Amino acid sequence: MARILITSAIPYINGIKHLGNLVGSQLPADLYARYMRARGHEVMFICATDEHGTPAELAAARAGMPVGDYCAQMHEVQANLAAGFRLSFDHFGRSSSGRNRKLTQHLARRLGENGFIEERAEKQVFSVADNRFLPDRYIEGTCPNCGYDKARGDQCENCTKQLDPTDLINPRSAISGSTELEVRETKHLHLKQKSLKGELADWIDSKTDWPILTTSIAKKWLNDGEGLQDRGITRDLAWGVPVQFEGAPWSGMEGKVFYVWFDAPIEYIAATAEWADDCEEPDSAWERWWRTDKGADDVRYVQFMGKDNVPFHTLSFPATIMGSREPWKLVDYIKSFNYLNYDGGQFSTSQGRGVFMDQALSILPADYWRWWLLSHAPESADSEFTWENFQISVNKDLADVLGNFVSRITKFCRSKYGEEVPAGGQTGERAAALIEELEARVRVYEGHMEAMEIRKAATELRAIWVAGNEYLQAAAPWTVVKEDPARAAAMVRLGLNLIRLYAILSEPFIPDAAAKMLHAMKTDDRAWPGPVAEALKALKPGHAFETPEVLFAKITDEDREAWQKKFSGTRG
Ligand code: B3M
Ligand code: ZN
Repeated sequence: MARILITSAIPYINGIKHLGNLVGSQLPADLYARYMRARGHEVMFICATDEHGTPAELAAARAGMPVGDYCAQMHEVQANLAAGFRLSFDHFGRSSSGRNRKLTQHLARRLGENGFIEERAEKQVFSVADNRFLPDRYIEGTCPNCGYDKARGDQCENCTKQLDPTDLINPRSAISGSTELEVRETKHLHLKQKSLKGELADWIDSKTDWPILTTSIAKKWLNDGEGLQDRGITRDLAWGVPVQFEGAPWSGMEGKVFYVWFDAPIEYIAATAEWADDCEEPDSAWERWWRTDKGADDVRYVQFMGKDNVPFHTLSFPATIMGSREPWKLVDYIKSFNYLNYDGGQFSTSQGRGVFMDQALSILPADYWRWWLLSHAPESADSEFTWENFQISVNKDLADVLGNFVSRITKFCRSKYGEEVPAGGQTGERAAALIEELEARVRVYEGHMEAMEIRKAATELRAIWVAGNEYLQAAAPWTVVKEDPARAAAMVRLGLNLIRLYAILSEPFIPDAAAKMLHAMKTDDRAWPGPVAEALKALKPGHAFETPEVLFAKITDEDREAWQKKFSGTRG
């Protein structure tokens, strides 16, 4: 038994995530966590909401709420949606937690003591009326490029030109509207990533098994152009982890907080501590996952994320960890994803384009989405959601193949032998060939799941379902029963056992259907299959079962057209 630590990139607090976000981190992480648990490993699966930064402050202001209340509310919303999609986190934390504040300050202090932090003076816009420095996007004015009068200090939303706050004509504070702005000098902390470049490069080079998508992005940021840069890790905001704290190796940093990307990955660790606090476990319970001096040296740590998050996880966060010169666990493997597109364009949170997690669950149960998203995960390239493709996948794979198999065999058994596993008879060569095929396929499936080759795993799982369906079709117990009821009984026995096997194998992809299948087979035996021939003997003659309700309803053309229309515009 191994110990496996799994983290998913932590979603921003400002709003409900779309299906592209879901398939880029949380959902594949859940697939892997479920699989590893099913294989008997000890798993710690962590996620959280990413609650700091300007986007959170702005979203709260838009909602007319204090930012703390806004985050608490949105955390609940996201936690409920995660539960709705059956994301099996051991803990869904909050980056605004006390644990994260303490740990972020601790690591910053260590970095400072070890000489990896430098104070730099910068010129920044100060609003006299608001009595604060303004981050770029808190300054509004007229775009020098297109004349749009609500351009932000970082970018004009109208013509997309990247701007500096000083480019704006008639600049004003986005908070108060005041035009009484001055450029003042202020200090910020910079993390000296450059001086860790050699260590980072050696570490990345040692990860020879990482996917190309991950290493290529890491190396690009490490070496291309100007290469790895020192970066500012503090901001002039009220909401975040305070930079000035007791014992800090710097002074005069009042009113500043750490940059959101500095504290967000630290929350992976802090959320595990939050988990221990919730379970009333001592610190040693979470430290054994994270401190290599306290048992974490035999933990395998896997991270899941979209490709845009890779630089932060291959360079910045490891720099924080390494620079602390403390024995924290570094990631062992990073599974990263390309983007999922939506019906000929991009999913977009700011434009409300695509299907969002709450909307998805309002029209269909989680398993339908889980199956489509995972079997089309954007692994080697971007992939695209279309309603046609979704309909075909659900109807074919889930309804026609798996659902139909379960319903046919249970209904036939009920009508001929009653609702228990029938006794007697021998299956023939066809069954032997099926078992041989399944033996090979199950081992291939395991290999893909182990390697996080998600699409390949889905393809293999589908083939495993198809093999059972084809067997049933060819063996035709409904015909055989007329001449040789004992032989037909043996076929049915095999079929009922296949339902249990399918439930166990499919659980990481479609946990609700798997639970229904096991419930119908009236068994709690979820043991992962060793030799398939053995696994197919688990349900003995005389074992009672229950014919289940339809597992998957087909998506009709009318449904598809209605949804396509409903989700064609932008979310209001
Ligand atoms: N919240 C970005 C994102 O949701 C960011 C990830 C943080 S991971 C530590 O894509
Ligand atoms: Zn413009």
